[in-house]
Amino acid sequence: MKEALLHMLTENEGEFVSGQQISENLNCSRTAIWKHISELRNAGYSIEAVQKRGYRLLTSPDLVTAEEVSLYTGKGNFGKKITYKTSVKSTQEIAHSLARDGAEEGSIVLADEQTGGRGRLGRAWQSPSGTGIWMSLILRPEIPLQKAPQLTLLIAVAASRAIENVTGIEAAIKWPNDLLINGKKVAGILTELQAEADSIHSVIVGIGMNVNQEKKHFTEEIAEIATSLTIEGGKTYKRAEIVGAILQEIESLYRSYLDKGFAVIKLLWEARAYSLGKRITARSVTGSITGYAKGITDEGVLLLEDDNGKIHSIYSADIEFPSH
Ligand code: BTX
Repeated sequence: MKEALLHMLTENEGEFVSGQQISENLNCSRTAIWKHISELRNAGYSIEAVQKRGYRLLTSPDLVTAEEVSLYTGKGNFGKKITYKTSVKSTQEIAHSLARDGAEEGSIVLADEQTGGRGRLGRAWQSPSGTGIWMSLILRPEIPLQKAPQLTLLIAVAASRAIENVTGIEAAIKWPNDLLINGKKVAGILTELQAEADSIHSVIVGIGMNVNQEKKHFTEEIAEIATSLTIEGGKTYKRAEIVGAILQEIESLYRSYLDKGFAVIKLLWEARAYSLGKRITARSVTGSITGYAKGITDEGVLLLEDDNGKIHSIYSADIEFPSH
C-alpha cells in the first residue's frame, strides 16, 4: 500500500494528487492514506499536503528501501521480492537463509549498512550506512556446477553497464570480481553456492558498490585502493536508481546467457577487462605466478602465460600488478 502510494506520487512528481484519486486507486480510507504519508515523511520524503488539492511529492531521500527501489526495477522479475533491513551483519547470510526456505529466483536482500560485510576468503567488506549498495541476489540457474564462475563474470559486466547507464562513468573489470574506476576499486562481487554433488540449488550473488562516499569516509586501510561513484563523478547519485539498473542489466544478460550460452558474455567481459594483456601476478593459497594475462576460457578461467611460455589456468586468485 505504501509502495503503491509512493508510485502514484512519484509518477506525478511535482504535481498534486488528490486524496480522492488515491483512495479510489488504492481502495483505502483517507485515514489510511494519511498514516502512510506520515510514514513516508518520517522516512525523509518531503510531501506537501494542501486542502482540496491533495498531496505533492517534492523531494525523495537516497534510500534503498523496498518501496524506493521498486520505483526503478522496471518490468522484469528481478527485484520483485525485496527484503530490506536498516542494519545487518551481512545480506549474504539473510539471502542464504531465504534461499534455503525456497525464495524464488530474482529475490534480493538490501541493507543500508552491514556490520560484518564479507568479501572473498573471509575478508571484510566495509559497508557503512547511507553510502553504498550492499545487496544479495538469489539465482537458480540450471547449469552444471563447473560453470558457476561464469556467473561472476556476467554479474561484473552487468554491474559495469549499470554504472555506465546511470552515471556515464566507465568501470573496468579486474578478473574475476572487481570493478575499477581509474584503477581503484568501486565494487566487488561475491558469488556463493548452495549445491550438492554436481547440482546447483541456488547462487547467492553479493554485490557491494561504493556510491556516495567521499574520500574521508574510507578507512586508512582502503583509502588508497578504493573509490566511489561520487568521487569519480563529482556528484551524488540515487542508490535505488543504480540498484534498479543493476537488476535490469543482470536479468537481461542472464536470460541471454541461459538461452545462448557464455560466448556473448565473454565478448562483453573482454571489452571491459582491465587485466588482459597486462603483466600480472596471480596470488592464491597455493602460491603465486607472474606472467601475462592472455584471456579467459569459455568457462571463465583466466589464462596466464609465465616467463617460460607456459600457460596456466587460474581458477581462483587475487590479481596484482607487479611494478617491474
Ligand atoms: P574481495 O575479497 O575481492 O575484496 C575484499 C577486499 O577489498 C578487502 O580485503 C579490502 O582490501 C577491500 N575493501 C573492503 N571494503 C571495501 C570497499 N567498501 N570498497 C573497496 N574496497 C574494499 C569483494 O571481495 C566482494 C565484496 C562483496 C560485498 C557484498 S556487499 C553485499 C554482500 N554481503 C556481504 O557480506 N558481501 C556482499
